[in-house]
Amino acid sequence: MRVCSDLKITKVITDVTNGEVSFKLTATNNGPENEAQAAVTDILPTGYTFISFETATGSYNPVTGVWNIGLLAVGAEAVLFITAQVKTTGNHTNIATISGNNTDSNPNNNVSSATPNGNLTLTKKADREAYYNEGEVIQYELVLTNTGNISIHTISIADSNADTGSIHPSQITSLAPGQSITITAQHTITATDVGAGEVINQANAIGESYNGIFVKTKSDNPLTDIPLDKTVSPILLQANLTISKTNHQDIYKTGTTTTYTIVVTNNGPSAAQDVHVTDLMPLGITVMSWSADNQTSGTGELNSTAPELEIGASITYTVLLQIPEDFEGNLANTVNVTSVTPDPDLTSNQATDTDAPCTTCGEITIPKGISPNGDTKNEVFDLSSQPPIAKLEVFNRYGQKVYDGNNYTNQWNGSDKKGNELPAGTYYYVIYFKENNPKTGWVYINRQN
Ligand SMILES: [Ca+2]
Ligand SMILES: [Ca+2]
Ligand SMILES: [Ca+2]
Ligand SMILES: [Ca+2]
Repeated sequence: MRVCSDLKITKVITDVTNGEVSFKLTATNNGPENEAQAAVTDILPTGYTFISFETATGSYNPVTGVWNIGLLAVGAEAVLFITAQVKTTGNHTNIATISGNNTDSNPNNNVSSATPNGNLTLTKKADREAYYNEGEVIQYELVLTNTGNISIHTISIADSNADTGSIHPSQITSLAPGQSITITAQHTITATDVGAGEVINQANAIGESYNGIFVKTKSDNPLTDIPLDKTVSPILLQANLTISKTNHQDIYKTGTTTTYTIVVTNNGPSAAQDVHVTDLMPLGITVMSWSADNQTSGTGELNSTAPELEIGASITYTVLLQIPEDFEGNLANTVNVTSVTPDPDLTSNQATDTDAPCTTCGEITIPKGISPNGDTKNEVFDLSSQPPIAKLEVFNRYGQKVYDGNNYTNQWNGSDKKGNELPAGTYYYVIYFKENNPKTGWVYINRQN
């Protein structure tokens, strides 16, 4: 009966440093029978000069290239390390072959080879998908990895489009196989970049493997499937301007001047260029003047351009408008803002203030007294013919509030808040009109018949 076992050899380069390569050979027996005469042949090819070997199992003869293992039991493992100097020329593919006395049930794993392979990869990504302003800083993250099987040393990172001195680190002493290092770099967006609409960036890494052999790579944008592609960052100019307008009243009075406050704000994300504000005079209005907190002013229509409005910045315009005595109908006044910088939401770029005419804006005459005695005459403090009143407050002569009422017309009849009749005497009132200035005065309660 034939004795059968599956021997296996694997050979890897653990590293090449300073031109010295370390090979690791691992011999195993997958069974089912023990192997009494296991041997591995590994003759160094022409590209190497033997230095030393190390093993706990058997011995290695560098001249014949034979590693005599002897007994290799089922499941056992034998390891040999060979150190050699790498020559600049010659064949660097090193092959090991395992054999024994038993029949090998699987000859496919009996040969293993290793070749020094110096390889770097470099990825580079920007911290955002897009940028919006000149002067903004793109923060790049680069990852340099040694994807070969030998150490790379004296590595330099270069990036012609990075800010001077912004690459950290730009020199790496040594990177072992499988090791990675993270590198940061910056690029400050220039006016030229803004004009181009994008920043294109690619870095390079170059290092030495052994015997003066250089290993280099260009960076790859890891966010795309394209290999070794440049990192492209779009610059999207965009400024959402908003405008508001109010004269703090809903009703206008002819023959007066009304004052509008207009506020233009840049909500970003880019600075806005050539911010143009237009406030035309409503039909029937002929006298208008304006000033702004950016030291501009004018008479007539507001038609003004600010060269730039930073993100989050505002300009406040104050517009004075004279309402002629013969003005009729609603007073609607519209302001618009535009910019050469694209605005993603144009619905916020117009504001209109509309005032209705005042129908009760004649002379304000407040009754001097009331006589709540049940004779149906002058029973209440009647302000119903006055302009709309937001609130009435009444105080006694000691300053104590005896009455208040919102949306007042004629509710107060000389009683306090609990409905008790207040004594005859003089009372102080404050009338808060909805549109006019507050009015104060004295009213007398007469309780005589
Ligand atoms: Ca085998
Ligand atoms: Ca890519
Ligand atoms: Ca807008
Ligand atoms: Ca208004």
